[in-house]
Amino acid sequence: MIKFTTAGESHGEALVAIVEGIPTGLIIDVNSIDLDLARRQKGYGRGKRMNIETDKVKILSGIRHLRALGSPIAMLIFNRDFKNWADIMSPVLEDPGNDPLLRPRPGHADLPGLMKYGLKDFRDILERASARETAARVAAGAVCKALLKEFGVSVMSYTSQIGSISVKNMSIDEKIFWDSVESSELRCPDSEAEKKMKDLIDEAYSKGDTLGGKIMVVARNVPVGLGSHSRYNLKLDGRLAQALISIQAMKAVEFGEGVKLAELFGSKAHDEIFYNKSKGFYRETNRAGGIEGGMSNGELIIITCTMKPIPSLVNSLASVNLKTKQLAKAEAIRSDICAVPAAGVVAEAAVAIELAKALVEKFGGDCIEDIKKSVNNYKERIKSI
Ligand code: EPS
Repeated sequence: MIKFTTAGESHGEALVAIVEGIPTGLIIDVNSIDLDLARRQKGYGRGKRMNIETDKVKILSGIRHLRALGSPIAMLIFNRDFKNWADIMSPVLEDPGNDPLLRPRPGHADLPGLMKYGLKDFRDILERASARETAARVAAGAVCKALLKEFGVSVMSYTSQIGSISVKNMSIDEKIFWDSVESSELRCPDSEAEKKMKDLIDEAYSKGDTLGGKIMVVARNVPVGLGSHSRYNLKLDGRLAQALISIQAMKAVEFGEGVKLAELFGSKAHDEIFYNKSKGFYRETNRAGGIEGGMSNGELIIITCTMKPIPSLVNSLASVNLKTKQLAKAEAIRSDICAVPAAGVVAEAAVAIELAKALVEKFGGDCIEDIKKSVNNYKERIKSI
């Protein structure tokens, strides 16, 4: 079984990702992990922290001569900013006695975290609640992407909306579409929309405000039958939704036509089934977004994620001083103005991890060659239906 965990505070010494259950023999190129880490750092609207960090992974275990050993893969990403926080974040020195953070930010983990854990300074909460943690998830996701690639499965994302500006309808089947996503500062394929989005981000910046938006995630070549209808916790859409909604600031996850389906008659809401000899079973629409009954159905998996505007505002909202109980402006803590493009790369990682888990679960095997044989046998069986 593939499992992963992350550790690390935003301004601590390093982030850690540990991935277990990666089959032996899988080739893992450290450059492909670093590439995704760099993709996650980009984006018009990112804050000053990204000028400090240059995320690169240090692999500590689980890989030898580029090949997975089947043992836990432990990875480190150092926080270059730690040198500026060495006292405040030291695990070994006594508290230097800095002023505690006392004016919680609405929309952040500050207040509920402080209450739940019985703390006096909500830095103890924000350090782990910070989206800095997503760098570790991206490293774990890159390992899982390498596994999926062996089976021709890819996971990609693009920005489809920032604030009120959405992209026009475009074909996601063209290479030029994805090339323009990767070359865009907002990971947005529509250059006219991108310009308007940037203007809106500039406006938010000038007002000390922030912006959210939407991300589309697309997974190709996912074999039929990942996940299961048989138990609630095996359903692929449920598992993907949990993985995606747990990304900092995500508020909604939709599959295929998603919330639009509520408006339609059943006759217009599903994907009719056709058959011909060369294609086998196929659909002419993909309103379900590639998942039916909690299982992949062989079509593209298409997911829309909605991100709220980041709750750290320079022009901060009303709050209460925890000590005096007087009304006060929330702490204005350095942050991004818009992190939607970065969140797209994180969403790819979340989807890749869940698909890799479901793939290994279905096809078994702790050795990549065994899994390949099992996938090929399965595909032959499916063809003969
Ligand atoms: C974040 C606040 C900012 C962001 C951070 C997430 O960090 P800082 O307080 O150091 O300026 O830059 O995101 C990252 C560091 C990152 O790598 O994505 C927050 O409060 O969530």
